[in-house]
Amino acid sequence: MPAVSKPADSSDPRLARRSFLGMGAALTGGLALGARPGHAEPQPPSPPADAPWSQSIGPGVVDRPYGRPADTEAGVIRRNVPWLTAGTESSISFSPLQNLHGIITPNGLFFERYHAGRPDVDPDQHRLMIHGLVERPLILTMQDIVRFPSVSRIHFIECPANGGMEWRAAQLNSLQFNHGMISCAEWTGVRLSTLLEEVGVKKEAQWAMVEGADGAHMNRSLPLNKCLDDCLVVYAQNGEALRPEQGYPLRLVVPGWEGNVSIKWLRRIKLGDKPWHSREETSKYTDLMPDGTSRGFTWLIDAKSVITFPCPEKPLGGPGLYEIRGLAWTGNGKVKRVDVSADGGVNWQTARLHEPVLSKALTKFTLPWRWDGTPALLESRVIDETGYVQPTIAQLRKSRGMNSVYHNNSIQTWQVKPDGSVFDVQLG
Ligand SMILES: Nc1nc2c(c(=O)[nH]1)N[C@H]1C(S)=C(S)[C@@H](COP(=O)(O)O)O[C@H]1N2
Ligand SMILES: [Mo]
Repeated sequence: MPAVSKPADSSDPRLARRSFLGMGAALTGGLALGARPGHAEPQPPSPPADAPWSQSIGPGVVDRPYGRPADTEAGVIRRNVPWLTAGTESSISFSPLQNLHGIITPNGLFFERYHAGRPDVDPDQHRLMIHGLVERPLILTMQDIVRFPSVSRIHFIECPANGGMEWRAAQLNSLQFNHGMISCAEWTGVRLSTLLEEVGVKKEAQWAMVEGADGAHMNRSLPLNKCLDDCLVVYAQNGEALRPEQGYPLRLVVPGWEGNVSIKWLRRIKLGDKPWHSREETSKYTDLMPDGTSRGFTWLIDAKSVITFPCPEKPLGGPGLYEIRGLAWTGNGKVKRVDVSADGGVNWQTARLHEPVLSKALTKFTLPWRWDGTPALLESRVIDETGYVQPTIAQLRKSRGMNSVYHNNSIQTWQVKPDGSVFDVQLG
């Protein structure tokens, strides 16, 4: 983080020093890991030369009618783990959390999860059918849906398999691959309760079967009370139409629950008096317990947090002042507090939460940290508004055993080595 100790645009060493000490003063009460008043400062950079781009006229407006990131940002992309799945059609890609700076995931970097690839849906032919235990079954066009009263809400979507590769041991030395099955967007659409009012829910209805228009016809059962509570049928994501990857032209967003139930390319909602039994539900998203039983109906995303800087992809560049940065979230509502440790969970310091702190959305936290170049074990621990405390991997294994894949919300430990490199480790 060179900007802290040497402003790139300054050739005055006193300026650099002033800003360095100014930041240091704000550190009172910060993690003092053998804090030193200063270290050998690098030479200030020379003033910028008049670069080629300052000596010519650039391309004009609409040179790129739909914008894109700078060419030098070409490495900021979703990635998959090729050995994880047989092909890419029923697979997952991971969001590059190491490159992201806020609580909103840019649309081109939102993680992807497909059971039968990404369909190309024609919005003019797409329909949403609502039937079953309703008074007035309906088949809605996209035009019909957009006419309903709309809401915009910021919510995360996390696949319950996020972190699933790490149940038995630390395996992937990466923030992106261990945590990148979460993204967060502002979703715009219609409350599902608004649509259900329109069709009239029959008294006996208790459950909804929600189904997608992809080749998998992926479907899940949802309790009716969740549908009426805060579920959204959305057509927009961060201000523009949904991306095909996220379910264009229409998807369900089930706030705070495992991503699997947020059905994409939503085409059907059928109300019934009991849950449907699909392959997804009976075999897949359950947790095998040590005694051989299965934990089912585990829709809720329990509170979780992760330090996104430093991380294996973003090591430290030498001793000095840094800002530890991270994200926290909970399916239970709002994040109440995030603590950060630099010694593997012995001592904790409360991090600053950045506004907005929204229900069932990513929350950004930071804490200034002066690194003295000695080994460190960085961890973050979130506490949500219900008082739930994020567990360690040891605590999680104690209660759930070693055979689980889903719902690993344990504390991530990053080991910082003296050369500044960062490694994914697990503490006994
Ligand atoms: N129709 C349909 N909906 C789907 C899926 C799918 O394969 N088909 N995958 C689900 C899973 S397992 C997850 S985690 C989320 C991922 O949403 P995203 O791809 O927008 O990140 O979508 C869910 N909705
Ligand atoms: Mo998922």
